[in-house]
Amino acid sequence: MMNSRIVLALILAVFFSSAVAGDYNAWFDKVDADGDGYLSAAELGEKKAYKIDKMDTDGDNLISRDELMQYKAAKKHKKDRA
Ligand SMILES: [Ca+2]
Ligand SMILES: [Ca+2]
Repeated sequence: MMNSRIVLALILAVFFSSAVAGDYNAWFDKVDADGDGYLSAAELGEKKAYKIDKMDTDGDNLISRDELMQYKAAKKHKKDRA
């Protein structure tokens, strides 16, 4: 009984956190045309290439999934405080 409760709690925790990140993950997968796990300027296209400057924290001119999540989290944090 105890074990199934813990498992259920874990499943719910994973479900809710992935629901929040899910939209960004889906967007990332869509934009990452070559599937290497990074978004290049070419993949983002001319109109969105400027976002690399904003999100690229390690300076490799590519946006990793982590960099996208960090950017979105920071942006949300800012919005919540305002
Ligand atoms: Ca890519
Ligand atoms: Ca980067």
